[in-house]
Amino acid sequence: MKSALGWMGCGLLFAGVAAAASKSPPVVVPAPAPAIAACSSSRTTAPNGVTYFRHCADAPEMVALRGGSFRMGDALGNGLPYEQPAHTVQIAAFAIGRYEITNEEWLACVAAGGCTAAPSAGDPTRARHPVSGVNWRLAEAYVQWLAAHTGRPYRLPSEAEWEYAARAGSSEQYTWGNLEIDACANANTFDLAGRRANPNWNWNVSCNDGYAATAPVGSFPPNKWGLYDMIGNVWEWVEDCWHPDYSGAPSTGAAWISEGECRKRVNRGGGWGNNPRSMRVSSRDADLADASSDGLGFRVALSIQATPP
Ligand SMILES: [Ca+2]
Repeated sequence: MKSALGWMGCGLLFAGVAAAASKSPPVVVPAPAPAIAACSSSRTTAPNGVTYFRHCADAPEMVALRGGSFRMGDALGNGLPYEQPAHTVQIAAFAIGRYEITNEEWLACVAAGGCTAAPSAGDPTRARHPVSGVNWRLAEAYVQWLAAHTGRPYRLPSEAEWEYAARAGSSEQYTWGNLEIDACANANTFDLAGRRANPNWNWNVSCNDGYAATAPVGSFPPNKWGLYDMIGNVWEWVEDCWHPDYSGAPSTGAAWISEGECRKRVNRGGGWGNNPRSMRVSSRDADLADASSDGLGFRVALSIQATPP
């Protein structure tokens, strides 16, 4: 619709110039403005064999995932009631961000008028840290701006898509395996560095990942599908309303936005202030949609056809 209106406007402009040409000096008619921002897409293949793409220089890098089925929730039988019952979900192809949305990516939206200032985004030395302190409604504003900016259907991931992407084909406790003691080599969680900065926090920690608060995105190894920081750094908003367990959950990757407590929205993955034990890949949390935290950010998803764009 936007594109069609743009060309209709240009047609009227040219018609007006032609009508005036016989009694006015020739004028230079500017080229019609593109319907969307002039963005150049790029694609790179990393040494790990994963191909990342982006639709504009200031848009986030994405990974296209094939669809498939997986067991969502407490697949190991040792989780919490809100992770149960484990259930099979069929996911269609979609794309998801390589990283959490960064402060510099957020500022591109602010500069374009699509987003408001975020508490984390004022320090240029933290440009590549994840944006945080943005509530769910602001995260929605960002994806709406990104969709308009790129002309592509960007959105927040559903909770099922998020877990499918985080697991990357695994049914283990964490994205790196089953061992909590490996957390500091694989994720930015609450650790000895965090304990020094926050001595009154009582989480039990035994290793040092080097970051007392957020870390630059991509500071730790990716999961098997090339996605970074699915566990740790910041919690990530998803589209779904909060439901206290998975009874009646969709069997597709659609966001679950019926019936539940929709003033609260789900967030996943844990953050820099959490003990690794609470950051299992099936762990869930939710906050009021207008609540924010310095441990809470997001990454984006993109609807695609079965063939990656
Ligand atoms: Ca840490």
